[in-house]
Amino acid sequence: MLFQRYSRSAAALFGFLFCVALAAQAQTQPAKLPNVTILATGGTIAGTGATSTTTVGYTAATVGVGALIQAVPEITKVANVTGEQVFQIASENMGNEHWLTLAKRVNVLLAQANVDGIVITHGTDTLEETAYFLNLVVKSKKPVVVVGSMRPSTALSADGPINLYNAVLLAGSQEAVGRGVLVALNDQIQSARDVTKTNTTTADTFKATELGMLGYIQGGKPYFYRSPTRKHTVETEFDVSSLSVLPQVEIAYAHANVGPVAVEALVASGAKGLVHAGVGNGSLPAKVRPALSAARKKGVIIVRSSRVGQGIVARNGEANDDELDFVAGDNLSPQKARILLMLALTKTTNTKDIQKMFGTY
Ligand code: DAS
Repeated sequence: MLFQRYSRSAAALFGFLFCVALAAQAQTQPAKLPNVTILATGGTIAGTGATSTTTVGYTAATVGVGALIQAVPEITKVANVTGEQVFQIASENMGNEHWLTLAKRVNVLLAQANVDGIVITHGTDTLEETAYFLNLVVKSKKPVVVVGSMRPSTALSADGPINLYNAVLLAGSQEAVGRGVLVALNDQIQSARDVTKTNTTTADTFKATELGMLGYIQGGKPYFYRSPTRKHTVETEFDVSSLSVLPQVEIAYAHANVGPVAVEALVASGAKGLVHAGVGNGSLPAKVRPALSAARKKGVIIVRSSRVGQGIVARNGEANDDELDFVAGDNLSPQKARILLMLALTKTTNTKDIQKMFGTY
């Protein structure tokens, strides 16, 4: 009897000491770092200039992903990082084929349990477009963060290294899960849908002027204050996994004294969809309307957008969309309306269904 009582006490003591040892070990072991893959595509963040004060007139897309990672050793303290050089281009040359390659690689990687998030280094000129395209076709809730810089890697106060460090810690964070594709420059977290480049050269160029950023990155931590309200990533109906081309969709820009020649030429080139970057609330100049209407009659899908940059292009506002069978582009910029229309055309040519998509994404 006495032996049983002692052996029960000894077992309890051993169990207690074992738990204490485990807790102590857990405290001493560093927290498990997230696995983040950096997909490099080029741009200024990979650019080099002749001198440390060369901030324009440099060469974009010259530094490889390995050198980008080596230049920021602090990254290894916030994530286990691997790098892939997907392309090495200035982003003014980004094309649909690049987007399809990138989207497929992102989806393959994010389907792997050993990948927690992805950073895409990218030129700033079309960064917002790549981000929005991925926002509509990535099939994972894991973070995808698109990052660039406004100064080349050789410049005084180059913004690339800190932008890359912030992008990696954001991509490895739990806070970023499920928020859609994000854009991170200048210590700010922007949504892929609403961000746009607002200045040709300054480091604070990326803004969502009226709708605002999602949050900040400060002291190595992301702080979110809002989330996107439109559907994205796993919520979308778009799947590019089996596509090798995307429908040709073009943009015609309106201005005073504009005639129909651009619309006619774009339609003649084989466009399946046309975004009209109208003046004001998507207004159709009298000389252009007949060309757009004729294009619609040939089966081209027309989206009325606006060159203004902010605000909603209202359906049946400046034009009778019901009568013309046009689509109103909501508040998407012409360049983002082109992306949504391109993906819409992989699913349907029904303008009512496409209009619903412009109210959903
Ligand atoms: N040409 C620009 C581009 O690649 C450089 C940059 O800003 O990244 O987008």
